[in-house]
Amino acid sequence: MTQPAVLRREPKLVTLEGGEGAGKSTVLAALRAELERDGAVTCTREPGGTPLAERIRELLLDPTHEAPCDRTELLLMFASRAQLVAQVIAPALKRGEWVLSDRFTDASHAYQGGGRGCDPHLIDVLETEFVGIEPGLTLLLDVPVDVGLARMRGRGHADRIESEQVEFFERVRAAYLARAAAHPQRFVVIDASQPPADVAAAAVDALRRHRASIA
Ligand code: Z5A
Repeated sequence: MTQPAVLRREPKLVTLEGGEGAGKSTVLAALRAELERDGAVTCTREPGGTPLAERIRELLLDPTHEAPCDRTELLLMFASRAQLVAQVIAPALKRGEWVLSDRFTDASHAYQGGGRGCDPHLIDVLETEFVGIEPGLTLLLDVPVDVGLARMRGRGHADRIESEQVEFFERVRAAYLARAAAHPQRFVVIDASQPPADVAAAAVDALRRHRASIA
């Protein structure tokens, strides 16, 4: 029988999650500015965040070459993540810094688990073995799929995963909301259909409450 994942909670690791067009970029800038008032902040993204992990990102998102099968996609996401944790996140946390990550393991549960249908127990095992930590705070920018996709259409280009069908993104959204419901102690769900300034303000407010709770 599969054992439940045993992960070390890292209070100073803050992650931002959401589906297509959720508006992570604006929110990240606001969160970064809030944290930088008090010292160094390490900001990163997934997949990617180190030179090697960025190469893996290119492999994952390039729509022009052979598409990876679902398990290859899952393993490449975790390969990128293992490298990022070892090279960037763990050292920054050890230095006592805040770490802000544009996506983390919850994205694999949502996209590869919910979207692709990969075995959730396998994802738990990969998370335990190759990541070992979980965020202290995860902000989920939630937006209806049609609203998010309409925003992305305005950008004019789509990578391999962004080119998926609406049903895929509906499954991703449902998986994210299920993760949030299952982990209420670290998730805050934000209505990302609001104007950008309101979404950013709600995110900063959640960050302040989190910081007060661990002070
Ligand atoms: N992925 C995965 O499958 N498994 C994993 O484990 C991980 C990732 C880690 C790359 O991630 C892909 O990898 C991603 C998930 C998958 N694929 N997809 N699809 P990414 O985070 O780099 O890619 P992304 O999600 O597509 O990020 P993005 O393109 O940067 O989107 P965003 O940051 O959420 O959105 P944005 O650029 O801030 O905003 C998008 C547009 O909406 C832009 O024109 C804004 O002006 C507009 N916008 C933003 N907010 C608003 C509001 N509130 N109102 C109106 N308009 C808005």
